Amino acid sequence: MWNIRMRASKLANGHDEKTDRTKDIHISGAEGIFSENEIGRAINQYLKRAFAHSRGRPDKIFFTIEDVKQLPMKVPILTVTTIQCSTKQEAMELTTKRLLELGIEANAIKSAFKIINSDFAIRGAALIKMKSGIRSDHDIERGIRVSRLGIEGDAGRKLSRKLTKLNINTTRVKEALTLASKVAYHKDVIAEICISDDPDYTTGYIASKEFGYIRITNIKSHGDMRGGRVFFIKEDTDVSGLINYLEKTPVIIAT
Ligand code: WAQ
Ligand code: MG
Repeated sequence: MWNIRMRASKLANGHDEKTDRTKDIHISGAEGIFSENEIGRAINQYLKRAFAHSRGRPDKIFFTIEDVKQLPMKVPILTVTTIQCSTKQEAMELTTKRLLELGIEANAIKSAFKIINSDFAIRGAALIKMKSGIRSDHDIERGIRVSRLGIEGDAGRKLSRKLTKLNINTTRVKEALTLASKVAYHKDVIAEICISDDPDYTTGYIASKEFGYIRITNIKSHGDMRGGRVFFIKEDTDVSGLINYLEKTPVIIAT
């Protein structure tokens, strides 16, 4: 199996005052595990995605294609539900309520929204401790990129059938659900919140072992370029062990 990662960016106008270097603006990223005969098709699809992105046209696209040597771990997929909210306020209130129910402190939720609502789009996910609200990953602009993940052929087909019935059988939903399932499976992760940074996608989700994957409509306004992901983690998490799992441990979602 092969892990493929794509990252598309464009140069910002002007310079970063601290480093006097030109800055990258994140456009799009993608990753997945594929068999050798799928590599060509996967790269083509990622390339199309980079060029047709609602965040703009990239001027640099990076690909990493890497042999996965370790046998992937099999992880179950989360259940899917959708909650229709008609306003952003309603969506935020519902999200906050569900996260509080998991024992996450209000100040930690506040820190998460602050990161997600920041004008500088984070490329990955921030790790936030559920009680103190302390951010535990170290590269503020990058965060943690979950990688080395995929879905088994059978599980993928079954999921497609299920999502078709719900009218949400898109690559976006399947990829988000795969990522959320890998993340939620780790013992130190209590919950995830995700809001797309694509200006034309306004449905977000929260995910946890307890509640599964809960989609929340209208969690952001159309046209908003902000977004991001936050993983709420236990206070006593072995952070480097968790980061290693999220970025490096190959995981395949199975039924
Ligand atoms: N690892 C960690 N964080 C990531 C990754 C990754 N592999 N990929 C994206 N992110 C972060 C990054 O900060 C992005 O800005 C943010 O997540 C959103 O990414 O059920 O489209 O790819 O209808 O824009 C969720 C709802 C859609 C799907 C998520 O996210 C549904 C989406 P995007
Ligand atoms: Mg995006």
